[in-house]
Amino acid sequence: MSRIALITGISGQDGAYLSHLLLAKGYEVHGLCPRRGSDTLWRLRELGVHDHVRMIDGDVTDLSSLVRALERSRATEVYNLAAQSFVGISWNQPVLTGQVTGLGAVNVLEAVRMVNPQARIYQASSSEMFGRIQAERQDERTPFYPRSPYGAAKLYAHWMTVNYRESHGLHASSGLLFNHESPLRGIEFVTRKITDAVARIRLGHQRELRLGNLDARRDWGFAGDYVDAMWRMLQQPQPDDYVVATGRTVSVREFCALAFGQVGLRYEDHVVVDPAFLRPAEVDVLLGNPEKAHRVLGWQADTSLEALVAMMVERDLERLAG
Ligand code: NAP
Ligand code: F7E
Repeated sequence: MSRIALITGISGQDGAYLSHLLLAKGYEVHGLCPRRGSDTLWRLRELGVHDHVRMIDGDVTDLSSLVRALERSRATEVYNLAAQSFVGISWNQPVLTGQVTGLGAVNVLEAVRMVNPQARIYQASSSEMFGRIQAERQDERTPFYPRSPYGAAKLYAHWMTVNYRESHGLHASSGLLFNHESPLRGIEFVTRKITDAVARIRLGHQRELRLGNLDARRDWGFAGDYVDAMWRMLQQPQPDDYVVATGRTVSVREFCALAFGQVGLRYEDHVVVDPAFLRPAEVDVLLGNPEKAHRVLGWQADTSLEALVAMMVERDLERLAG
C-alpha cells in the first residue's frame, strides 16, 4: 500500500524535519501551504527536500481547502503542525491564535472525518498546556493549566482530538511535545535568538543581547529527534497521547552560558535583561517524563543539549560567514 502524508505547517521547523524523515521512509509527501508571498520555504531547501514535496494551496482556517487537500493528496497520514506557535505574540493576537492554533485543528479533524475517516492524524500538542505545573515532572496524567492564549488554544485542540477519537473513532493521536529546537528554529524563539546573537557577537556584528526572564526553565530537545516520535505514534495500532521530552530541565541563563561558551565568550559580558521581553504570565519551569513514549514507541531523545547548542551555534556562524 502506498504511504501518503499530508503535513500542515510544512514550512515550519518541524514540517521540514518531518518531510525529510518521511521522504527517507519512501512516503509521498504533500504540504498544505498558505502561500504568503515571502520566502517561507527556506527550511525545506536547507534540508534538500524542497523539490521532493508536493505543495497544495490552503490554510487550516479554511475547511474547504483542507477537504480539497485531502481529496487531492489521498493522504493516509495527516500531521497537523500548523499553528501561530509563538507564545509571546499570542497575547497580542489572541483571536488569530485561537482561530489558527485552536479551530484550525478542528478543521483538520473535521476534514478527515468527511473525506477519509481511515486516515491517521497527528495533532501537535504542547507542553505549554501544563503551564503553571501541577506536578514536578509532567506526564500524560498531569492536569493542565495553560498560562497563555497559545496554551489555551492548544488545549482546546488537544481535547477536540481526544473527542474525535472517542466520538467518531478516528485514529487521532496527540503528541505532548516539550520545547524542541534546531538550526531551523524561528529567530523569535529564545534558543535561536541566543545562538544567532552569539554568532553575531563572535564575528563583531553586534555587542549585546537583550533577553527577558533568564530564570525560566525548559526541557529542550532536538527537533530532528522529535519528529520521529510523531511518526511512531501513527504506526501504533491504537491512537493515544504521548509526552515527548528529554527529562532534563535547564534555565535560559544556563543555555546562554553553554552557547556563549561555545565560542569562548562569557554571557555575563553581553546579555542585558530587558523588561520588554517579559511576558504577562510566565511558565516558570517545564520538565517532561517521556517514560511512556520510551516504553510504547521505543523512542528516546538521542541528542544532548550540549550537542544541540553546538549544532545551532555552528550553523549560525556558517550562515553569517556565508
Ligand atoms: P513553526 O516553525 O512556527 O511552524 C508553524 C507552521 O504553521 C509554519 O509552516 C506556518 O506557515 C504554518 N501556519 C501558520 N498559520 C497557518 C495557517 N493559518 N494555515 C496553514 N499553515 C499555517 O512551528 P514548529 O516549531 O515547527 O512547531 C510545529 C507545531 O508543533 C506547531 O503546531 C507548534 O505549535 C507545535 N509545538 C512546537 C513545539 C516546539 O518546541 N517547536 C513544542 C510543542 C508543540 P508560515 O511559515 O507560512 O507562517
Ligand atoms: O521561550 C523565555 C520565555 O519563546 C522560552 C514554542 O515552540 O515551546 C515554545 O514556547 C522561555 C520563556 O518558547 C526571552 O519567557 C527569556 O520562558 O523560546 P520561547 P516557549 O514560550 O517555551 C512550546 C513547547 C511551544 O509549544 C511553543 O510553540 O524563554 N525568554 N527571554 C525569552 N523568550 C523569547 N522568545 N525571547 C526572549 O528574549
